[in-house]
Amino acid sequence: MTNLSPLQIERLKYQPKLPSSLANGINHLVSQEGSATEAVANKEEIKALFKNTYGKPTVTFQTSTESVASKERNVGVILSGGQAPGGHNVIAGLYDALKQANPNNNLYGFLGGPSGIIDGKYVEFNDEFINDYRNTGGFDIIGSGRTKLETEDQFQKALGVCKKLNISAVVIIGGDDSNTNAALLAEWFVANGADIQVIGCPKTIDGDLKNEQIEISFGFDTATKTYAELIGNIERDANSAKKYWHFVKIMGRSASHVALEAALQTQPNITLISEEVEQKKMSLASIIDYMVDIIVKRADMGKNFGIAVIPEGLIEFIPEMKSMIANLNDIMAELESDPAFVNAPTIREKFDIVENRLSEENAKVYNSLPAIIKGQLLADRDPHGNVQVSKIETEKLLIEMISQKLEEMKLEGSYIGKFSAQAHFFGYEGRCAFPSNFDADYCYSLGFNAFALINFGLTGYLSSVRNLTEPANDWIAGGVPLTMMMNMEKRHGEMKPVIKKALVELDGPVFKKLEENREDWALNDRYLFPGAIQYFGPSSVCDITTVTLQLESQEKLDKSRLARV
Ligand code: FBP
Repeated sequence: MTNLSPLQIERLKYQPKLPSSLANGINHLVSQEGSATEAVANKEEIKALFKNTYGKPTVTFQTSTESVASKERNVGVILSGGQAPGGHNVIAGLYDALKQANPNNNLYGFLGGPSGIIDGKYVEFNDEFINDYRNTGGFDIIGSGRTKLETEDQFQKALGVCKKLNISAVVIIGGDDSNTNAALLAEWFVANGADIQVIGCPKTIDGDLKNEQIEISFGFDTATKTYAELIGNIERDANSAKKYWHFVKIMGRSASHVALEAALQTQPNITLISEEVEQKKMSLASIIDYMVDIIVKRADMGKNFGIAVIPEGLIEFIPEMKSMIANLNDIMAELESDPAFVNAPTIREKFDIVENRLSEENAKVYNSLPAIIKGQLLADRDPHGNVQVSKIETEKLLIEMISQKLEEMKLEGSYIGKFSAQAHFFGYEGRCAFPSNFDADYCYSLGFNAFALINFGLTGYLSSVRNLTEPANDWIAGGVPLTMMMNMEKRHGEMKPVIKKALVELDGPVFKKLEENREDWALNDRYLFPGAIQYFGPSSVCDITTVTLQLESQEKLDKSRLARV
């Protein structure tokens, strides 16, 4: 590799840490089984759909003094969905474990996401290739994609490609949707007598692939630290110039974990949490009222500036919008192949076609939106039928509505301030950052552990590394059956088995921390400036993980202490 920055050169030398159970070597492990598992909901439906892979036990690995010989294997790996810092280290950990187990083993990387395994597009890894990507951000090592693996034809093609390369296991690195694909593929391989295992790895900056066994998805730590640095910089700017309100929309397709974590790290004046909006059934008008109230109070104190953090998925959680978008998603699934819609000469005509099909109530909501947002709501759905919220400028919608309301208040004489706003969207800025030490270690461990699951002959499992607020040495490595995380949800107008997303829990310690402080943060400027991610130096600075994980782990600890008393 040429053109390396000084930090790149340093990071290539970083040696990621492994849990002590894995550090003694891949051939020195024993697995311990937990009890049989069940799906989180719709147990009977999930069981019927995953006849061969349902109900398996969780497993944990421990070091063994005996060495177990490892048979020769070829493994394939896929990066799926949005980029998340650390993906390259998952592959590096997998590669190192695989070569340690047996130097004749081979690792193939499928190119461009799940479509690579269908189209037979791949590369074979070797030391030189892998070494260039250690501890780097991005997914450029093999690329990623969002093709959904679900049809018989796709599975047959994947089988053909695996047979050709003599691949006996596939690792899918992805979020909830991609790991749903992994579960479907694992089940299909078993049901069709193909001796090919499938293992998932929990990736997504959104932080919504988590449960009792999966404490955090990789990438969340680095992405939130990156956004927190940027928000801190903006807070400093706002506090210096004292003339702008900054509206910062932050990625997170559905759940608000990223916005919440970034807010806890920076203490902005306003933080919206989509899950709260939904639970309190807050209409768009009431969200505007809430924000305007803080803007006016601050203006009365002579402060015509501030920072508002807005989760990317907000629009889908506002009740009237949620209903309209659900209606719109069903309509768009039909319109995608309707020539009258596809070939409509103007956007105005597209609006008309859509409005005529929406229910009366939903058409009213759709119509009330500015044309730019209406257009953005019609953009292509992702392969899972979801609206692409990253393309909807909610931050601008809020600014426009707030400006209008403040104008009205000015005319009435109830507002005398000056409102000048700047809109930001932080998403792509954080998804490919150099992984933090935490993500570098966690990802390497997840990849290494994925090979341990393969070596023990398991399929339909998600690589799990837990106890993450402790030093890496004490992390617990093992696996969780993917079916354990599943329930039935509507996709493209049909009920499908999917991994359940973990949304922000409003009675959990993380949201409570915001709730307890937000009044104070709204009016008094308690900005925190976290600065850039630290890769070197005291471990209390460079190795600590998110506030979210620390608060959640502390709560678990308190609960288990209480249970023992
Ligand atoms: P994954 O769930 O696949 O990890 O992707 C998450 C995400 O980064 C969201 O935060 C965002 O809404 C979306 O991807 C953007 O997708 P795209 O990369 O296709 O623009």
